[in-house]
Amino acid sequence: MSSTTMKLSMVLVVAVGLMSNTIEAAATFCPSTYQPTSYAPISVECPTDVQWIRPPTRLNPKEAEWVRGRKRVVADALDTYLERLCLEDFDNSRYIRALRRSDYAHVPTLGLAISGGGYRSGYTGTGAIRALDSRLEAANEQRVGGLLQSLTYLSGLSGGSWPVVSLPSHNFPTVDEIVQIWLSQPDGSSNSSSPGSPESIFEDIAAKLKAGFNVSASDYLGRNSAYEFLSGPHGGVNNTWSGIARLSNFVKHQMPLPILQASELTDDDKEYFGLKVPYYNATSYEMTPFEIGSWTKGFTPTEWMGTRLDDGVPVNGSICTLGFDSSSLMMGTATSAVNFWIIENDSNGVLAPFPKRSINGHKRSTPLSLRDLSLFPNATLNGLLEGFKSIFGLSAAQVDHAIWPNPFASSSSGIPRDLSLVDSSEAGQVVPLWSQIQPVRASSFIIAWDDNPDAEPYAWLNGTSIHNTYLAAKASGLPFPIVPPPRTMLNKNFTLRPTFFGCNANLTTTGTTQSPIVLYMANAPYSAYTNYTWTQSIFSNAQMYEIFDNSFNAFTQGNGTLDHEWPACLGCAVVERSLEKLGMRRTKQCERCFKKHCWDGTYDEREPGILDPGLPLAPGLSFAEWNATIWN
Ligand SMILES: *[C@@H]1O[C@H](CO)[C@@H](O)[C@H](O)[C@H]1NC(C)=O
Ligand SMILES: *[C@@H]1O[C@H](CO)[C@@H](O)[C@H](O)[C@H]1NC(C)=O
Ligand SMILES: *[C@@H]1O[C@H](CO)[C@@H](O)[C@H](O)[C@H]1NC(C)=O
Ligand SMILES: *[C@@H]1O[C@H](CO)[C@@H](O)[C@H](O)[C@H]1NC(C)=O
Ligand SMILES: *[C@@H]1O[C@H](CO)[C@@H](O)[C@H](O)[C@H]1NC(C)=O
Ligand SMILES: *[C@@H]1O[C@H](CO)[C@@H](O)[C@H](O)[C@H]1NC(C)=O
Ligand SMILES: *[C@@H]1O[C@H](CO)[C@@H](O)[C@H](O)[C@H]1NC(C)=O
Ligand SMILES: *[C@@H]1O[C@H](CO)[C@@H](O)[C@H](O)[C@H]1NC(C)=O
Ligand SMILES: *[C@@H]1O[C@H](CO)[C@@H](O)[C@H](O)[C@H]1NC(C)=O
Ligand SMILES: *[C@@H]1O[C@H](CO)[C@@H](O)[C@H](O)[C@H]1NC(C)=O
Ligand SMILES: *[C@@H]1O[C@H](CO)[C@@H](O)[C@H](O)[C@H]1NC(C)=O
Ligand SMILES: CC(=O)N[C@H]1CO[C@H](CO)[C@@H](O)[C@@H]1O
Repeated sequence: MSSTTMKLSMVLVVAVGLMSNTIEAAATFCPSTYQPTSYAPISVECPTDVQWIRPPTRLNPKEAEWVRGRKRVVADALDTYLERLCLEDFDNSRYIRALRRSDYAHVPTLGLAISGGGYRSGYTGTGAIRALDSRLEAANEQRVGGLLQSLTYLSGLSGGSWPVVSLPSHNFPTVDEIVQIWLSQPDGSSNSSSPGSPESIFEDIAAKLKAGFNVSASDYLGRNSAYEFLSGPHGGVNNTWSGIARLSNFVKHQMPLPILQASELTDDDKEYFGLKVPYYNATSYEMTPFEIGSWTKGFTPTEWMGTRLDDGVPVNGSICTLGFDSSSLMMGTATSAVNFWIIENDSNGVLAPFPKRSINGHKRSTPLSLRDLSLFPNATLNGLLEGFKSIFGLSAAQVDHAIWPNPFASSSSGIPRDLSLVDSSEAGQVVPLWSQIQPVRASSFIIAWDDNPDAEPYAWLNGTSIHNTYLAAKASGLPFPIVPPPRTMLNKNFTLRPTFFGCNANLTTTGTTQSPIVLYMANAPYSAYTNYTWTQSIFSNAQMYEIFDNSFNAFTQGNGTLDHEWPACLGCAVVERSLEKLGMRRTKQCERCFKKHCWDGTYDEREPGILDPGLPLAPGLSFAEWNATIWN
């Protein structure tokens, strides 16, 4: 018996003791301040003033009101940002006055979307956030600082969900501050009886099961991430996703609205090794602190997520759920690719019809902790599945996806009572743009940070994901820029340099300026070879620093050394969609910028060579030489 199995059977004893089927007496609560002390959701008397299901027609009224408040803050942030930029022939004060005169309606809606790609995208994406923050003096010096303060939306999925959950949950500190928090978390991996150990996480899951909820490996992934990315007693169980809306910087509109995405599995899905895999057209769910749902089915309030509804009303007026929307579970759901990991393992990497990379060669030791400590390598995929089997009697097929009570359940029309969700990167779109391109959100400009390695063999980017988003947007009639296929992306170096799509309205799915302009930023080497394998979770301080510096160099184009006009060009794209609404004209400088940095609609579909770039900021420094310098 391995030590892991032995520990799991100890948990088994604990867990079985917990698993009697009583429902706790309704607790007294105040929904507007409820903070869980356990991972298990609680049941309370149902409120009478809640709209359980909202049709997917308009923007959620609370979000709309919050965005109005955010726009006032953004107008000030843009003012400072644009002042620093000194755009040629651009009358900044006239622009800002016009924004205010529009009652802030024409303040551009800006967003950043951080892709999946494991710790790698989590960290390079965190580096992107850092580079745009006006609280970083170097960012202001390089005239990109303040863009973060001008964003309305920040979306994430998979590894990209970690900064998107962690920063708002901590009331939006700077990246340099959050990294210190991440590093100082009670270390779940070094000490098996400390919080965050597999035993303790399985106990949390058992408590949730006992409270009457389905549990899965997503709960495990989420609780595990929580020890690293959330704060508060017992791995941050007091953090709920709806609770973000009560944090002071959210209330004061001093952070962007965080959105997570996940994809739905259905009975019609294809199966491999008995496990479901979503189609590319799978329903995309989004989670904001206000509500959870999809733009085809509708929405339910995040705070009450987990309540059993039938045809849109609680099945029992005495049993409504609080605390299901644990921020742990939000991360666990957004990163729930367990089905893929198993399939790719079991097929020896042969079955990988996905943009998600194979984890071959890493399956025995996927470490889940920030630092190199001894226990977590034992919590492998197999160990995890073994745990669910031996403790709860649940098979891989039962736990390889997140299971939530389905708010759209309908016994009369046969809509199932449970909702199954997985990591959205399985559905082909690894950059979480879908939420931001919904027409009701009226996005003007979105930065798509793509770091889900897809260009083989050196694990750089080839544009597959954003091209897929274009295809999906076109199929659904959503306004989005036309994005050419990977061959053109590679041949034109669009995955090595920042590129705008949709500057010319003709080059969008609708042929109108309703489409946002999208800045495609792929993780590419500037000062560092940031093509770590996506399963690497342990980074030396030197590596972390290099990742952040590389993202900084990407957003500043090496502090202007690669293109001195780049920061201004970025500013041009930021204001572009709003100019038209204000009756202002694009400046000559911006024309020049767009000519240089916007895709012009031409294709180059020749077979591209292998993408094997060097460091433009350290010409001649090979990967091997560089790699030798960063492991201490
Ligand atoms: C493990 O954690 C427990 C509880 O936090 C603590 O009492 C114990 O001293 C730790 N043991 C080691 C070896 O660090
Ligand atoms: C949820 O749990 C119930 C009770 O064990 C089970 O019948 C149901 O199939 C589970 N749902 C899913 C999606 O696994
Ligand atoms: C969780 O609890 C800790 C410690 O009491 C507190 O500092 C933190 O603000 C709480 N988190 C949230 C999101 O309320
Ligand atoms: C998605 O595509 C599959 C296969 O083409 C099709 O069977 C299914 O109905 C589609 N689902 C949706 C939600 O459009
Ligand atoms: C509703 O739930 C309460 C509390 O668990 C229970 O006492 C009651 O019997 C339930 N009502 C129905 C109709 O099931
Ligand atoms: C781009 O990446 C995808 C996913 O890895 C791969 O299937 C495809 O062949 C690549 N395309 C090109 C042109 O490199
Ligand atoms: C792409 O970059 C490579 C390497 O820097 C360069 O040789 C090539 O000319 C570039 N291609 C285009 C279309 O800019
Ligand atoms: C867009 O297309 C129309 C019709 O083909 C053309 O007249 C117009 O000049 C194009 N606009 C731009 C900016 O290319
Ligand atoms: C750009 O500035 C940052 C911050 O001062 C620095 O860390 C980075 O090395 C600089 N990049 C280059 C290419 O000089
Ligand atoms: C990273 O990229 C460089 C340049 O393409 C390549 O030489 C190196 O082998 C890559 N490293 C990994 C781990 O793929
Ligand atoms: C980078 O260097 C480390 C430490 O020397 C080594 O273990 C690793 O294999 C190297 N990586 C690659 C991709 O060569
Ligand atoms: C802490 C712990 O249990 N570590 C074990 C992880 O697995 C390796 C290999 O099976 C053991 O050598 C460690 O003791």
